[in-house]
Amino acid sequence: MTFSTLYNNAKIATMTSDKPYGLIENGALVISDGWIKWIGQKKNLPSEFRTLSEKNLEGRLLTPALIDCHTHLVYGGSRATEFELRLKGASYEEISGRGGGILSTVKSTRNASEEELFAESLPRFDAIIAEGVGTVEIKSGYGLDLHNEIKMLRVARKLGKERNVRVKTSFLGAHAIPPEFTGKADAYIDYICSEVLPAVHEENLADAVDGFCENIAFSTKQISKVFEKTSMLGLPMKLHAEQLSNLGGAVLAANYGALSADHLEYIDQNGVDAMAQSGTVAVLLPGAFYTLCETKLPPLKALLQAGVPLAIATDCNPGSSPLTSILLCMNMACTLFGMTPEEALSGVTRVAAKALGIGNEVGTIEVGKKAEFALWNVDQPAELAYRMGYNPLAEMIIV
Ligand code: DI6
Ligand code: FE
Repeated sequence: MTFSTLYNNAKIATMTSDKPYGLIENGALVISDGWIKWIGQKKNLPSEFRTLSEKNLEGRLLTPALIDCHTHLVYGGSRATEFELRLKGASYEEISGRGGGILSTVKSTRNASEEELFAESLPRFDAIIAEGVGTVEIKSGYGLDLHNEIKMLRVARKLGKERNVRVKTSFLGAHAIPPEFTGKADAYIDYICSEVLPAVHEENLADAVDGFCENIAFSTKQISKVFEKTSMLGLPMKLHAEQLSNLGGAVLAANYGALSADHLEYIDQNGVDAMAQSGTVAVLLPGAFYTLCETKLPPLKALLQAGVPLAIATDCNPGSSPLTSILLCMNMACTLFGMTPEEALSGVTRVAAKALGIGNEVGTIEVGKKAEFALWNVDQPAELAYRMGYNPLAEMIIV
């Protein structure tokens, strides 16, 4: 027997049509067994649905449940001291070169038990989902060995189960060179390709594979090795590219048909064109831009002109973006990068879903998609990106 409900009297930001936000005034929705069966204006409701049990949304704004498509929220410890150092003039690269940065988080993450790591990460996860987020991507990359990468990814899966929120995991073994491989980056890449990634895959712990292509991390050649292994295993790819310099990571990601290339402050026209051609999503991360006091803006106009789909995400991590607010991220995307509030909202819904390869299930409100919504106490959708530090969520509706 199917179980159907009529959700009535909402302003629905479907994020589908050409209309701004795909907005439907006086909208209604029929949900059947967790899937959207009908959507439109209440006055057009087919008679067969008129007797369904009804939930009145009282004129509120309904959006797709938001999606944070790039986080590193599972980690041990804190990097507040590094924040103080940066305020005194040290750069992110300098701190990383001195063995601080990512490697200091690797140390605290390795020292934490699975239970401790879960307990430390849960409040960050809760902060993110409290703002209407129904899907969170979580990367590994602070374990950097078999045991600790698996530990991180198990914690990520467990967070999703604990809160009944979708978690998509990405294996980020190629994030930094761990101390036991200092000066042996190629040997480390061989190790993750031959031992860690296959074991992670065997346990079904990675929904995608990511890498950090950067002067302070891995070259395009090293990332290619990881991607070769990834395609053999049939997993999708993502890449941190052109965050601090341009190594050609975006072109590499596009050539492998990656789901997304992320950061992109230093991307050039070649990279933009390659991404447009492959349909690779650009995930912009204003929290990292802000935290590192970056001055080079991602080339928004060039990306839009080429038709590259644009997502945004918190990049929640202890070093370059200690941000657990997707709404503030939307605000920053507008104020710092010049995105419109509508582009910001599609960047955390429709396009974020595409960046995770789940665009056929979630990210818009249309027939055939899952019933996962956020209901807001706001009058117009632009308010979601407009405020800072205020959470107008009325209710998550995940059927
Ligand atoms: N780019 C980032 O912004 C994060 N990782 C990456 O590859 C930073 C991670 C950290 O500093 O801990
Ligand atoms: Fe990141």
